Amino acid sequence: METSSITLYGHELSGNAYKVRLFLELLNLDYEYKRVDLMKGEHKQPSYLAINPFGQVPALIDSDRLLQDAQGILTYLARQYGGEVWLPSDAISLSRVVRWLSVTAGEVRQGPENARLYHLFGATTINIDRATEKSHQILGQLNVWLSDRAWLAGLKR
Ligand SMILES: N[C@@H](CCC(=O)N[C@@H](CS)C(=O)NCC(=O)O)C(=O)O
Repeated sequence: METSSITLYGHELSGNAYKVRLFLELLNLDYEYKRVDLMKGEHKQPSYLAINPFGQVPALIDSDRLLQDAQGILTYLARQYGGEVWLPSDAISLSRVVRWLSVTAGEVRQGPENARLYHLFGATTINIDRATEKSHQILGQLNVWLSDRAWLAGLKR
């Protein structure tokens, strides 16, 4: 394995940062965790916007490489440190992994993630009826999909 110097920027209440943290742990990689205080607006300060101009966590620095977006970071880590077992390169297997990364940023965000923001953080601009309906749809689909497999895609272990 290549030597690395990884820094993850996140916050403990961020599901998107959690995804990256979990994967760093699964890959058994050493990393430094830097808490970005979302409640104090640290993510909108120039020093953090230089790391992620979108003003969001997570972001990750690996040596001289700067990465943003949970799905982008997961893809990078899988290819860089996890190899074929986490991110296969054959067309159909890769497509299946990307499909589920896309579902997290689409259906899961519109459903459970928005419902969480509404209920836990009082994000009242969210249409909670729609988020609840979307949650039931995607969680129902996930239950069916995972009823006879351990992983959404790829691994059979
Ligand atoms: N597409 C991004 C979304 C990241 C995101 O929405 N992060 C939230 C925390 S979970 C955030 O930083 N929100 C603050 C803001 O957008 O101002 C990803 O998947 O990483």
